[in-house]
Order: sequence, then C-alpha cells, then structure tokens
Amino acid sequence: MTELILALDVTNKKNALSIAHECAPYLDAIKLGYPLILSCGLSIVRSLEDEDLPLIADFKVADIPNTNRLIAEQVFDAGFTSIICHGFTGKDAVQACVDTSSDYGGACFVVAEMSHPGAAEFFSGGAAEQIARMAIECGADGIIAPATRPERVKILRNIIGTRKILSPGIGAQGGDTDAVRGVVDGIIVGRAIYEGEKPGDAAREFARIIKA
Ligand code: OMP
Repeated sequence: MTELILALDVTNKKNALSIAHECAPYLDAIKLGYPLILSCGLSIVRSLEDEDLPLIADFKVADIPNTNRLIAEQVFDAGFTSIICHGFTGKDAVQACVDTSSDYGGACFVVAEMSHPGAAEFFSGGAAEQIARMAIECGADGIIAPATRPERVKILRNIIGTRKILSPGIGAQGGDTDAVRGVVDGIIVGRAIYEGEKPGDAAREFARIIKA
C-alpha cells in the first residue's frame, strides 16, 4: 500500500492545525520541517498529536555524529515518530541518527537523492546509489527518493529491496503520482494539498488515487 504523507510547510499555527485536521482522515503521516517549526515552535508537535498520526521530523539532519545524536534526541523527546537525515555526511553521521531513532523506537529515513533540478549537480554519478547502500548498511528504515525522476526511484528500489522509499516532488514540482505508484511506499505531498482551496478534498483525491 502506498502511504500519503502531508508536508505541512505552512507558517501559521492556526492554518497548520486546521489543514492537518481537515486532511487527517486521508493521511498516513504528517511531515513537519523548518518552515512550520521555526514559525510556530516545537510545541506544535504536541498540538498535532491530537490527529493520531505518525509525525515525521524533516530537519534533513546533516552534521557530525555527536550533533546528529543530540538533534535526534530532541526530535524524539518532542514527540516525533521518525526523522529524516542527509546521507552525504557519511556512515558515522547517519549511524548516529539510526541508532538514536532505534533507541526511541522511532524510524530514520535517509535522503538518497533530492527532487529539485539542482540535485542533479551533486546527487549524480553514482552518489545516490552509494548513499542508498550505506543507508541499508546502517539499518535505516528507508530512503527519500525523487518522484520527479521515477526512473531513478526504480534504480534505487533495486538497491534497497524491501526498505521503504518515501518520495517527494509530486504536484508542485512536476512529479506524477502514477509514475511512482507501486514503486514507492509513500508519497510526500505539500503544496498540491495545502495550497488548494479545500486541502481536505485534495488529500482525499490523492488518497483515492494511490490506494486504488
Ligand atoms: P511540495 O513540493 O510542496 O509538494 O513539498 C515537498 C516536500 O518534500 C517539502 O517539504 C520538501 O522539503 C520535501 N522534500 C523535497 O521536496 N525534495 C526532497 O528531495 C526531499 C524532501 C524531503 O526530505 O521531504
């Protein structure tokens, strides 16, 4: 089953809570990142717990192992269920995130390749494949791979086997749900849901398509 993950990248608390509430029946998780946390504070995590959905911390953690560990501890203490970290920092740094996640009974996803056009500059020439392999060696729960490049997602799927692939880039970035449905475990959708007049209707439609 493909999951629907809302990227709640809004910067107003009332909006965030109302969008989350409207979309919640159709979602499998909500992803919170810098835009929301920096504008509304970490306490919004507790407010969103009322929706009873897994909450993914998208801080794309990318530091030395000790700092990664300290960040991950704060993330799980705040009430998140998963964390996203970068993979280009190397095995020891990723391992710190994976180990801390596992200490808390949480999950860790490693960015293998990003979805924007500029990602082609450095996530190329086999780098993404190397990151995906390393993520598996570290025991990560899965990777982030770009719905904007479905052919790349298929290559990364062959590397990571049954671990999860969460895939952003659908809608506003030009990616198409049909191109990755069945290959990924979850799609991450932001603007195509929360910028609509009725986010709940948009979420319901995405859920209908991916669960058909
Ligand atoms: P929309 O483009 O509005 O659907 O949002 C996509 C969401 O996925 C945003 O929260 C991005 O920060 C995130 N994202 C990407 O778009 N591309 C990536 O390569 C990785 C992520 C991510 O890690 O979630």
